[in-house]
Amino acid sequence: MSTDLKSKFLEVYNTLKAELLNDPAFEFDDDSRQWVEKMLDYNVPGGKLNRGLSVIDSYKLLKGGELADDEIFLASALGWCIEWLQAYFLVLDDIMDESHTRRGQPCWFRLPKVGMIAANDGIILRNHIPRILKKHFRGKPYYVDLVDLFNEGLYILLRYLKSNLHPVLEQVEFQTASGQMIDLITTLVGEKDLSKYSLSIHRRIVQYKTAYYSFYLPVACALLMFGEDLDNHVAVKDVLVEMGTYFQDDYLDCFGAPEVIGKIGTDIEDFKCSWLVVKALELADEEQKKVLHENYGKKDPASVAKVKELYNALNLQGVFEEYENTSYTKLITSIEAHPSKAVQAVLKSFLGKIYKRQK
Ligand code: GPP
Ligand code: MG
Ligand code: MG
Ligand code: MG
Repeated sequence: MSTDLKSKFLEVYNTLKAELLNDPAFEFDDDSRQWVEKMLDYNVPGGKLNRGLSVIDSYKLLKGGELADDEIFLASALGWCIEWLQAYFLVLDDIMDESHTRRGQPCWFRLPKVGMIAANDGIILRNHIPRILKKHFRGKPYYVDLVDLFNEGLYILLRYLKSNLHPVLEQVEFQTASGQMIDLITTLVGEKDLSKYSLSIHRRIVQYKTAYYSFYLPVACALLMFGEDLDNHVAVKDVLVEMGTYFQDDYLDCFGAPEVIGKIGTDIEDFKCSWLVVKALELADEEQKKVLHENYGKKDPASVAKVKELYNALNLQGVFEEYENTSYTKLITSIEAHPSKAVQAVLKSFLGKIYKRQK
């Protein structure tokens, strides 16, 4: 990604923000305008921006040439919609996971002035998305599909009523919230039972809570903008969801450097069905299993340290590396089976961004 494209992408954020802060549907006063501006600046642009930038990147690869200014603007706006979606998810996820830090700063809800106002801020973030889409994409032939993809119920209903087609609805937000639900209910306090954890439960959680919106959504946006019908790209979706399932960030939650990943992991404390604990259960002997059962999901640092010690004794870092390599090879094989070279390039570019990532 050229620095020029990246700086253009960042400029679009300011444009979108300015529009939202002057949204005629609400009479902003100084306080409310300041609140929203601060909330957006704190939560939307501070991440890696991989998902957002991938829309421009993918669109460019599909097009196979330089982009005109209006194309850059539109691809960037779509990219920002994904970043907005991500901000909305993370603001709420951090409350639910009782996390402390995100992107190198305290989680939004941890700010003394914010607290549970963060729940409403999440809803505001979510509601900004259809407003951005409407402002910039109404009238485009793919507008209805975009709204579908970001899941605005009314439009989905309209589309059903208007056409006899049988649309494959993508409903990414629904899938993510459902993944979040299974992530949360598998960790219900009072029902903590490690023996119910397995690789297949882990996969199901990750597939729904992150793979759709983080991996499939950016490419789907680019495909729509390029004029493609998503119904013809089920194979692309399958590869991307698979990619998202292999390349979850559970490994980083425990072994990533907090200065680099910008957050302190809480998966062990939160009793999450993470890839690491599932692997550990698979590899542990009886004695080690006992240690896991006794210490996993406890808040006190000594228990967390015991779990990490066990992960090290089982060489989970090495096991993960091997798993990462095997997954990479498998994915390359599925990607190369795709008939279009341009689509192959999009998928490979995506894979390149996440393979052996440190954050
Ligand atoms: C993050 O998983 C989960 C999501 C982004 C989905 C949230 C969905 C909602 C409907 C709120 P995680 O907790 O493993 O991420 P992290 O490790 O970054 O906290
Ligand atoms: Mg979390
Ligand atoms: Mg979570
Ligand atoms: Mg995580």
